[in-house]
Amino acid sequence: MNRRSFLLAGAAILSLPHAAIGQQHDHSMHGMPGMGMGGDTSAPSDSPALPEGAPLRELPRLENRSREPGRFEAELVAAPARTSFATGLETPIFAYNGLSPGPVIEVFEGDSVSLAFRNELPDQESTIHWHGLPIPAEQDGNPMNPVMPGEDRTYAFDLRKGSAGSYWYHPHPHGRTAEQVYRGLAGAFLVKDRDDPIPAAYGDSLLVFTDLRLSADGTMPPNGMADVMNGRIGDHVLVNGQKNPVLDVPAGTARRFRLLNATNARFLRLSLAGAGITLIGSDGGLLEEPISGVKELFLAPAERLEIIARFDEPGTTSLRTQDYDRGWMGPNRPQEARLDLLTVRVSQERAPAQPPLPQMLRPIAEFGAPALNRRFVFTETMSMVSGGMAMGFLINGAAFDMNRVDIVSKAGQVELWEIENQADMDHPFHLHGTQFQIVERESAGKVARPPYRALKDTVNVPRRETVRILVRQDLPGPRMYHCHILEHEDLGMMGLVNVEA
Ligand SMILES: [Cu+2]
Repeated sequence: MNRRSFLLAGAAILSLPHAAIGQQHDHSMHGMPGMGMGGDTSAPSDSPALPEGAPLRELPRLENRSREPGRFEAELVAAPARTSFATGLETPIFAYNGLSPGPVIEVFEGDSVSLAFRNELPDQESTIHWHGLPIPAEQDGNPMNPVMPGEDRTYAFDLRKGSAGSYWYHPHPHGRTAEQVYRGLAGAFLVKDRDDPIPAAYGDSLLVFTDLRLSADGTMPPNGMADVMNGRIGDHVLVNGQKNPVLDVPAGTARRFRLLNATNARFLRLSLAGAGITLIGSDGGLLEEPISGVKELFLAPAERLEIIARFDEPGTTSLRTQDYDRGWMGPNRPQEARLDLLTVRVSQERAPAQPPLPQMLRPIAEFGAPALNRRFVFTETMSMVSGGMAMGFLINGAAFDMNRVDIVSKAGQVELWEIENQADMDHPFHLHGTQFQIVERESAGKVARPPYRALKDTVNVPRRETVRILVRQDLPGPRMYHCHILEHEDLGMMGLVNVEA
C-alpha cells in the first residue's frame, strides 16, 4: 500500500513496527516498504553547509495583470523547479511560478482578487488555502475541493474593509500538505490599508521563515518517522529563502517588520538583542495600540507578528532562536536554539529623524457574550495493532474525515471555544475563514488573560494547557480547524465545522 492510499484509507493511524518506538535511532524505518517515509530523521552530519551573509533580499511581488482600479488579477502555477541552496548543488523543489517562497501577493483592503491556479505537480492533487483571510468557504482551498494534476481553477474573492493584515497562502490537499509545503510551496499574502497608521518612514520589511533539510546530494529527503510524529524540523531555518542574511541600517533606524512562520513544525522563540522591539500587529492585522519594551517574540507554526524594531546603537546584532521545549516525542530532539536567522549591522551613520508611532492603531471590537460553548480536546494515542504500533493525533477522539461534519455553527454567532491539549506536545490550533480573539489560557489551574486584544487565526496550545477563544464566522460553508504542525494535520488532527447561513 503506498502512502497515498494509506492516508485515504484512514487518515489518523500510523502503523509502524514497535521496534521503532523508543529506539535511539530509527534507521530501521529507512526504506520501509509501503510507508513512503524512508530516510533519516535527525539532521544528518553530511548535510551540506549553506552560504550565509548575503544582503537580505526582498521577495518578488506577484504582478497584477489588471489595470482596473481595485482589482487584482494574476496566475499562480505550482510546479516542480530547481534551485541551489548549497554551493554547487542543485535541489529539486516545488515552487509557485518558479519561486520558493512563492511571490508575495500584495493587495489592498476593498480589492477584488482573482487568482488563476494551475496544478502542474506530478501525480498529486493540490489546493491553495488563503490562510487567515475572511473569504467564502468555496474559495478557500479546502481539501474537499482539490485541483487535480494538470488542471486549473480560479480563486476569486473580495477583501473587505478592515481586513488589512499579514496572511499567507499554501497548499491544503488531503494528506499531502506537509510534503508540498516543505518542498517549497508557501508565500506571503499582504493586505494593506491605504490609510495605514504606521508611518511609511519605517519601511515595511517582510521576513518569511521556512525550514530546509538537504541530503548530501542536495535533494530534500522525504519525511522519516520522527518527522511524522513531531513535524519536520530541517537543518536550516531560512529567511526569505536565505540562510542568515545581513541587513545594514544606520543607527537610530526604526523599521517595520512582518514575520511569518511558514515552517511545518518549528516553534520560533526569537530575540533581537540590543534592539528596541514594539509589537504592533498579529495574524489578523494591527493591535489596538503599540506594545513597547518587548523582549522576545514567539511564533508557532503559521503565526505572524508585526513589529517596529529600533536600532539605536552602532554594532551587530542578530535575530536569534531561543530554546523552547514544545514536547519532543522520541530521542534525538534537534537543537533548535541559538540559531542566527538574520544579522543586523548598525552603522555609525545616523538615520534621519522618524515620526513617532501613533498611540492608537485601530479599534478592535469586542465580540460580546458567546451564545454557546464548545470543547475541543487534543490527544495523542498509541496502540498495538497487528504488525506494529498505531499512532493517532486526534481532536475529540476522532481523526479527520472529510465526509463527516463535526460541528454545525451559525454565521454571525459568537461562540466560546475551549481547546484543551491533553497530549504531550504543543499543537498550534488554526481555524479557517475568520479571525478569533484569545480570551484566556489555563495551565495547572492558573488562568491568564492576554495583555492586549488581537485578531488571530492560529494559537499555540501548549501541552497540558487549555486555551479559550471567542469565535465568530461571518460567512457560511464548511471550514477546517486543525493542528498546524502539518504532519499532524495530514494524519488527521483536523475537524470540520459547517457554518450555516
Ligand atoms: Cu499537532
